[in-house]
Amino acid sequence: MNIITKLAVAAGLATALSSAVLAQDISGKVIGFSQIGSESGWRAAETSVTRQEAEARGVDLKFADAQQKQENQIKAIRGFIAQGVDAILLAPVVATGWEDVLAEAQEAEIPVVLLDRGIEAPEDLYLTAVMSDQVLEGRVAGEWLVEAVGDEECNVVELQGTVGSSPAINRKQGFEEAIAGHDNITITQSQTGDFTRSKGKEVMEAFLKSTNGGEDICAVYAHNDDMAVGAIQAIKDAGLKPGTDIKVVSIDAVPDIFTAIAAGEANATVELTPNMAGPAFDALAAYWADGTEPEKFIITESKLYTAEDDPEGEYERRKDLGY
Ligand code: GZL
Repeated sequence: MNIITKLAVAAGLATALSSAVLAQDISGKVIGFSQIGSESGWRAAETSVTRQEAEARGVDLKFADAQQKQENQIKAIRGFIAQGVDAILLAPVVATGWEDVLAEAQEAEIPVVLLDRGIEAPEDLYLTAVMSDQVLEGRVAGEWLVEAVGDEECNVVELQGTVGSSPAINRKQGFEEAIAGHDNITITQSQTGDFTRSKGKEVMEAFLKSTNGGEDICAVYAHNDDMAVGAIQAIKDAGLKPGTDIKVVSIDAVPDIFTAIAAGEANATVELTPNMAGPAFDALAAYWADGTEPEKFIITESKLYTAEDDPEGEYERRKDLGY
């Protein structure tokens, strides 16, 4: 191949590449984000990472905080539709009650992408859902406890997430699947702590009080680390040693749970990435570029961390991510 041809081929490749990159360019797009609120450290990190991902792509992000109320999310979505945004990101606080407003977005030909929670609605109402396998998260947490207690009798108290939310439903299911067949492990009390530290502490105090100071509680399973951190405080206030007298297992892998694990006050957490927006923006870019339909569910990893996994280092790696 002579030099002229080589240059022409190189130019062609470069053009193809740059047009591919340009085709993925979503700078200038206006995207509405209906966020649940800031109930947990993980949620705050998701918001912070979403803003960073938007800025990196030149996206004009319109942010709406719903203070954990579905009616505020529905109002925000209607506002985005009226504004004529190019796309909507929705972290749905609960799993039901979305059909009407998402049908309005569909009617307006505005693609919707779900972040970190699922909904019970026809799948054609959203382009894709970027989330973890929440049943697997519960199963991983349950399998850790099965391993940790062996044949020992173990009464577990459960701090559930927000009532009616997909993580609360799925993480409960997964944990129960893992302990099924291990008759020595029983969930003796289960109540929502709404994914917050304060409620997690309050409910754990009630669990301790109702069992004569926690004498027969072997473990607490919290659907997120923030409720676990609240529970740890309640266990200490009751004069018991969290992580030893009462095992602590939860989900999210926020910095503060690694501090607790390093101190021996918590035992295990299952990681949930706060970066759901990156894959969401990439799916929208491909969809806008050439109509590429993404997978309906883009599933993020769920990894178990315990004291054997350098908790101090994991804290350092996460502490500046906006939790
Ligand atoms: C799970 C996410 C949950 C987190 C909590 O995907 O929706 O909501 O586990 C947050 O910390 O409140």
